Amino acid sequence: MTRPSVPSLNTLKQMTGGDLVLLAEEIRAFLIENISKTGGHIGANLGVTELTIALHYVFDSPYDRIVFDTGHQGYTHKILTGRQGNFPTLNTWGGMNRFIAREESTHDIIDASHAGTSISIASGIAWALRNTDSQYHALAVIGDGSMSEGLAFEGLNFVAGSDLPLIVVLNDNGMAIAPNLGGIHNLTGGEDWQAKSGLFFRGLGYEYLPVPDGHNIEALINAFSEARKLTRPVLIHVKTEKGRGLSCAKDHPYRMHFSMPFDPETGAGASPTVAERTYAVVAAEALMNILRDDSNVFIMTPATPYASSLDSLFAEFPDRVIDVGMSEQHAAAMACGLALEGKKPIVCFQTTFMQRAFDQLLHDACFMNLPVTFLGVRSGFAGYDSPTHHGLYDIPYLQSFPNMQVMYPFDSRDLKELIFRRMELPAGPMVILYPYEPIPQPEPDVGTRMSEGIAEVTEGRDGIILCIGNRLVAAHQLREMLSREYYQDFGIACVRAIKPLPTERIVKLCASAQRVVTLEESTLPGGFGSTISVVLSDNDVEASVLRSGVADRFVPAGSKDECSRECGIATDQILQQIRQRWPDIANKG
Ligand SMILES: Cc1ncc(C[n+]2csc(CCOP(=O)(O)OP(=O)(O)O)c2C)c(N)n1
Repeated sequence: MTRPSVPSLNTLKQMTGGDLVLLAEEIRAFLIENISKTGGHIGANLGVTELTIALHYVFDSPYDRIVFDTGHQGYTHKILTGRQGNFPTLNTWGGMNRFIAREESTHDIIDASHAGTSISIASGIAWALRNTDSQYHALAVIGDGSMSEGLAFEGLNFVAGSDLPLIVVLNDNGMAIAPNLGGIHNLTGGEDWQAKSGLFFRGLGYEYLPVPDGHNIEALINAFSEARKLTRPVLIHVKTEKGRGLSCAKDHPYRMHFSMPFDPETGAGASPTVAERTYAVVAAEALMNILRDDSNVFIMTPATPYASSLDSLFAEFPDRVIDVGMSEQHAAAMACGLALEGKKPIVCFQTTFMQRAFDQLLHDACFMNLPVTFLGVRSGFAGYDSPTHHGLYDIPYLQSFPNMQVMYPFDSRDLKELIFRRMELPAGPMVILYPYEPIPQPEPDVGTRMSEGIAEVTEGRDGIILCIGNRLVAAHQLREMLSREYYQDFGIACVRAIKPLPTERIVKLCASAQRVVTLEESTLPGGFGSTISVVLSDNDVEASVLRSGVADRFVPAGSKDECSRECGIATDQILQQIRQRWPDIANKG
């Protein structure tokens, strides 16, 4: 295995230019060898190898606070700060975080996985440092994609006005995950990028230092050393190449930003997401049909076309499938504008990033009661990204919004039908949530008794399991275990309409059941189970309710099974909770 002999940060500062170049080459080889085995943000990290070495050469981390935006590009930083040995554990339970993580190192100044936070957080740090007359600097290292987040603009604006000695390092590789677009892309692209960007950033109030070759360590060191002397805001504009040094990344549409394990020679296996058929693929197939049938339909995504499987839609409908760049708030608000003009917009979000648009969902879509459809993929556990990637917190906030309809399809066929029906005549805002994992084969039985909001999958004498679509497999398992081990006959009902809830039907089912188990892969406070409990209480139903879901906490990255066990929602764990709650059941075993 390639193991670069990584110097301590102090030794690094004594190294010569030639040694630093060699170190960059060794680190690059190490990254390719390791990440091709484990999967990870390979393309993004290969672009910042020299940049990161130069940062650590010039600045004194952690006293100088290097804040990496999004945190996905920190692999060289992790190597230089003593974590080289942890790379084989990437994408394993309890292994090294894919992102910058404070629990791993004092050199990791923030926890992040959502883009655009670095400048604002670094400005707070810079303010505090100035306040204590510290000689150390705060730095924000941010990509050109993340720079288009509204929050990044807010930070840029404030810092310029407050004259803070903040160093913004703009890592410009022309890419978000997909090729970057919009005004920032215009500003930083083309032959005259230095002139345009210099005018812009200087105009805002920044000292502007361009580094045309971001793989030239000497040039980087010179620029960082100059910035270090300044006592006012400075922006260092570094041109880098995403996927640098990995031949198969050259022609890859995303320069292999992230990939599951792949063959480093041929690129075989390179995939930004799970290879099996997913709900996102099913939804995209429905969207393709709808685009063909209805010229009023517009599809939007804030820079995550891969996660929503939209690539072929862009190719066929370039005017009606819109990537708005990394700007979730804008995506939601622009969709409202389309709806105001009688169009039928659909915004494809990953639910974890939809949070950014909280107020546009509430203040714009819901208050104006506009027929905007939001598709939220990765609801529930989100696999091996970061604890902040899980889609666990949507249901409580979404169901608190007046006018919002919240749907969770029973299965993939239902997802398709739901989208078709919704788009015939959309009324008011609606969010349709669906999971990240591959569609289970075979899909769980939904039964034949379905109404608008609920599928009464199977009846039961002793109790009822009420679940959401992504827990239907678990509901079947639990019913089976209850029957096999304790001769208990529990029915199953799967709720599609989380809001408006089919209250009458639920009240009726639970009143005759007496014992109710709710299953959700979502946070418990304010969630599906809470809502069911409230409905039963409000309607004087005296059923005993056991709520299974994620307690009030954050959950590490991991597979669905690993996260379920960690949260106590694996079916054998639920069975144990049932035994504790209703001990008489155990006596029947
Ligand atoms: C708020 C938010 N939206 C979307 C994403 C998904 N995402 C992760 S990295 C990335 C691209 C980042 O591009 P850039 O900042 O230019 O960094 P690069 O990877 O090109 O170095 C995107 C879209 C995210 N992490 N956070």
